[in-house]
Amino acid sequence: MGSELKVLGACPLDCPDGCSWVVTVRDGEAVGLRGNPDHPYTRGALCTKVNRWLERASQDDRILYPMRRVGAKGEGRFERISWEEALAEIAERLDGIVREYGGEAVWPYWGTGTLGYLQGLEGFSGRRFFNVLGASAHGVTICSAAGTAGLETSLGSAGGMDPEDLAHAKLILLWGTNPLTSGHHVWKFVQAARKAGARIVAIDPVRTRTAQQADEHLAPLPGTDAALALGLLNVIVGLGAQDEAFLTRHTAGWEAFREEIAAFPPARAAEITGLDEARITALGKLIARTRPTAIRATQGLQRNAGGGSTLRVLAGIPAVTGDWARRGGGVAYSTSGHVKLNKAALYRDDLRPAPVRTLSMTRLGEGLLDVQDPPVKALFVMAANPVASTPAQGRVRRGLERDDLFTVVMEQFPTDTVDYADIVLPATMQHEHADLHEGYGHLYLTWNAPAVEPPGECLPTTETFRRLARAMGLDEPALYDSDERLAERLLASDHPWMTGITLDRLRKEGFVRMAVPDPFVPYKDGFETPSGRFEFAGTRYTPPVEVADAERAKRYPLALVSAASHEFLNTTFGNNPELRRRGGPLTVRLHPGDAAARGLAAGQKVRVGNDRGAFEAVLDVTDQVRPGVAATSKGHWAKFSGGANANAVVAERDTDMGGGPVFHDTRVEVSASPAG
Ligand SMILES: Nc1nc2c(c(=O)[nH]1)N[C@H]1C(S)=C(S)[C@@H](COP(=O)(O)OP(=O)(O)OC[C@H]3O[C@@H](n4cnc5c(=O)[nH]c(N)nc54)[C@H](O)[C@@H]3O)O[C@H]1N2
Ligand SMILES: Nc1nc2c(c(=O)[nH]1)N[C@H]1C(S)=C(S)[C@@H](COP(=O)(O)OP(=O)(O)OC[C@H]3O[C@@H](n4cnc5c(=O)[nH]c(N)nc54)[C@H](O)[C@@H]3O)O[C@H]1N2
Ligand SMILES: [Mo]
Repeated sequence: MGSELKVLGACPLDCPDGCSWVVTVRDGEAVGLRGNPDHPYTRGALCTKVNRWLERASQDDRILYPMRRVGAKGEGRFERISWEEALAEIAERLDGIVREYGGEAVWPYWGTGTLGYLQGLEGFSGRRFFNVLGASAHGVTICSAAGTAGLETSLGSAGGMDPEDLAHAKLILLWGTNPLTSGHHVWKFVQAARKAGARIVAIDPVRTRTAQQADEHLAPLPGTDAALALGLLNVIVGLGAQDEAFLTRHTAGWEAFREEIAAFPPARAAEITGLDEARITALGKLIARTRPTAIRATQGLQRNAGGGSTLRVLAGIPAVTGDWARRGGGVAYSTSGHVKLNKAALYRDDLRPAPVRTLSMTRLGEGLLDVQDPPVKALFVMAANPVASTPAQGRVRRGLERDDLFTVVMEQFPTDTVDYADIVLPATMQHEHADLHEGYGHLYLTWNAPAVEPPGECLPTTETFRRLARAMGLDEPALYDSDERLAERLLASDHPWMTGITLDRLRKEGFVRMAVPDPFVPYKDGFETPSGRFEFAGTRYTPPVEVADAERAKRYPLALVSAASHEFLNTTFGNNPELRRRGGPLTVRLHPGDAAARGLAAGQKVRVGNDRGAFEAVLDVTDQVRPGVAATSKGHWAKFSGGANANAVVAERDTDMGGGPVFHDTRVEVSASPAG
């Protein structure tokens, strides 16, 4: 028996729960990984997916060496090369492109595969490298941009109530969120509230795992939630249940918003949402008399044309009832706005030689096919699988097929996107590198210490960019900061909520709660807007574009939602044999009436399509889906699903605010598969 070591780390995946984990290392090998029992939010539990983390790390298909493409783009045929060759080739190509077309011809395309501040999202360390080159900026719009922009307009911050305080609510609306699949750690706090007598209401076009556990479920048409919220407010204000003192002291624009509310009697809200008027009235009355009411809304809700407005109207409910001032009241969307790290010191955008344009990650097809002056000539993809996960799949593929595009993909596995790379660089996994994390669903910062040596020739993002900077002969000292130095700069924040949080302490304790007041009722005494007030101005119902389009509905009668799958985390784990077996093939679910109207039967292969493209799926027939809606899930690799998934039919179109994607604002028709 060799020595055994416990190393504290953090789950890096794009999920609000940001778990703290413990790796057991024996003789230099990771032999166990579990949720940290001491972390107040993780409480010892991981999830169906991350329980297989170590199994994933040693899967046969792990990318272990740099590779150069030998087949056609999209074919996925490569030869092994050395790091020296890979870096020299990248340096030469980047150098030539920057010289001929300017730095903006380079697009650093960072995804959410890891949310780590050092290795991940926006490649915080790599960002400095691209800043020095003068590369285009990357607009991280794929996930929560619309809701974030909406809340920032109303509250001055996207930070909402502390999800742990859901335990203090007397009524919880689980609104466009499926936590039992997409972030289950919040459920303990929902259960605690319920034990203390709270009622739980789910609002989702689909009777999800979560909706099945609620006391009540309302199934509106996708994208119509703001109309529902205004209908509820109409009932609340009709009963005189608004908090006049809070409205006067802490809000601006109430009179105009009140008129908007008056325009939405429950009958109108019922017509738009497809819900029963009586149920809207009943829920409105319940909210009117229940203090505090908490709304748990996450990203599913804002993936339609009116996504930003939707979050604004929802945040308006506790502004009208005064629940923003009560512990256990408000909207819990994200806690990111409360994280006051010194991000500017990490990004170093001041290193840019001149201002640069921003390219939007949800419009990759447009960026590669249409953008000029300069055209994108080099694409660096890191911690992202856009071929499977970005709207307008057909256009994305056409863009990536361009002969004159130089594509580098930094990856752990041979994804749909890797198949288009000119050069593939092998990336470490979380237990093999250092990182610093927040959780966007709680208030703790976490340090992830490396537990084992990386396999093969895998390198962390930070080290890859230090080496690339050297290969390009760049002399900016900031490009050579060590991981620890980067973390220290990030932690050097003079915001009071960061008081006492040092790298030493994080290393020792693994995680630290931010120094927010206790209890944390962020908007008790005002908001973070310039006026210090909740801003109602412009808060209105903005309809979904496709779902509300009557003409389009004639050709494509079904509204498609493609939400989180239970077994995959986005496309991560989409290549895990056991999780693929459990999740089964790509399916689409229809209400029995909608299936019968098309002469379709459960288990049959169907084609889900519109004028943008189509994908093949197995049909499931269930009344868990409301009439008029087709439900599928994200995360399935295109190459394992006949070459396409839900994003073949999703439009490359922005939300009303923040430039987010419209995954759940899509119309399709479902028919028998020609393939049989
Ligand atoms: N139809 C539809 N599409 C969607 C959505 C939807 O609801 N419907 N949701 C969208 C949302 S919210 C998101 S966030 C996106 C995300 O979609 P994806 O881009 O598929 O994101 P992930 O699967 O999280 O991670 C992408 C890759 O990052 C790699 N990776 C992980 N850690 C590292 C690392 O340290 N270094 C490097 N180099 N690579 C790493 C993983 O191996 C993985 O292949 O999908 C979006 N796509
Ligand atoms: N198991 C698992 N967990 C995940 C992920 C995953 O892929 N798998 N992805 C992670 C990521 S990147 C993110 S961003 C989060 C996302 O997690 P969530 O915020 O939960 O987002 P979604 O799964 O897109 O949608 C949640 C629910 O909203 C419903 N919905 C869709 N459109 C509407 C609408 O217009 N109105 C209403 N009321 N409901 C609607 C869907 O039917 C779905 O049940 O989860 C994270 N956690
Ligand atoms: Mo996401």
